[in-house]
Amino acid sequence: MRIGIVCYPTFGGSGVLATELGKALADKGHSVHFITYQQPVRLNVFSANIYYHEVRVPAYPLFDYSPYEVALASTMVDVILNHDLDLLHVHYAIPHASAAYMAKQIAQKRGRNIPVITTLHGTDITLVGRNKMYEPVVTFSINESDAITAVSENLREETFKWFKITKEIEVIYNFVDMSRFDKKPIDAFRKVIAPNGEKIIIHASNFRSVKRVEDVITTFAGIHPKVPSKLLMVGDGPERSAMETMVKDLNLHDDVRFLGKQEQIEEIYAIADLFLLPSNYESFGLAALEAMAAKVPVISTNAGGLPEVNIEGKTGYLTNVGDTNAMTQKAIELLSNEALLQEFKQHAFEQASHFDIHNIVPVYEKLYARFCRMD
Ligand code: GMT
Repeated sequence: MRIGIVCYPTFGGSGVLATELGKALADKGHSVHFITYQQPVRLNVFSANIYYHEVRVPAYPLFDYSPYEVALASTMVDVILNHDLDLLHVHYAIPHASAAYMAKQIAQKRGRNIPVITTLHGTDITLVGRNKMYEPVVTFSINESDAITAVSENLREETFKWFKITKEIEVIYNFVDMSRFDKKPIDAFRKVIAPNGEKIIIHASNFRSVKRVEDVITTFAGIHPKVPSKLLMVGDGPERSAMETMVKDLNLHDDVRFLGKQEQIEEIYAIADLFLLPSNYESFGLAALEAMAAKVPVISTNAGGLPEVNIEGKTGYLTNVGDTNAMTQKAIELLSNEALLQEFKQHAFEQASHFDIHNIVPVYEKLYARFCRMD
């Protein structure tokens, strides 16, 4: 098949998932055309089956806001017609689903029918999409998609709760390439981070308020006096600077490292003992799944789709949003019991393997085959 993939090219979970999907489809012999405003961060391989089409938005002094969606729709039309695409798969509803609707209409006028599949990822529904300024367009363009998928049962339910959706939404869970996270810890790296054999705790996110990153620091401040430990903070975003200040104020700066955005996240997970994810909401929690694939147990909140990924008392623990006391107690319990920690690590790995790329990509292929154009 010739597949167009539209996504955000950044470190966000939806862009990561879309890029990994495109790479896996290309490996299976499909032609994959990425249509994005910059090269996706995880598109770090050469493949004869992968094409990258950059959306360029011409500036003009009249515009306070450059019309990105128009440029995106025009690029989609161009790629559909010039590369004879069989379907478009857009990740994250805003503005990709509405741009795809526009592209589909234009292509139709030019004699081409192109099915559009929209995958909902989370904040496009639960945070941004619900905003009155976007809701009518989001509802319309989701309903106009030929197929709609959501990355968890919870996100499917949330979408029906907040939008008048007239079509079925299929749940296709996010996936992880287990082989990528099957890494031996680099001893030298572990020694630099934890020279005295301290436990290594990790958090990775885009440091937005929905992640409640301050709860990671508060939890670590509670763990640290009881269990010799170090905290690695991976990623970057609006809350980072405030978090660095909080760490200094708590006098934890020798034990907490802010690593910024990291491409080789698997090397970091390989030395970690515990992943913390205290989010207000996660449709799925792809970062937690990647940690689990590297045998790192997770203590997360029980918000959104997290209980579908992280199993209470088995792969980690689930606590109420904002309950940093519970998070701290559970972390101390786990980190101070080596046998329990090893058991949780194994369960985390086994649970992650249910979401292996080889199980999920064929589900997308089956979906594509159902909607592939007939003209
Ligand atoms: O978490 C974010 O803020 C980024 C966002 C995205 O779209 O890139 O992540 C969402 O999609 C991921 C991939 O499907 C999910 O794993 C995340 O849970 C989801 N984030 C939220 O729902 C907050």
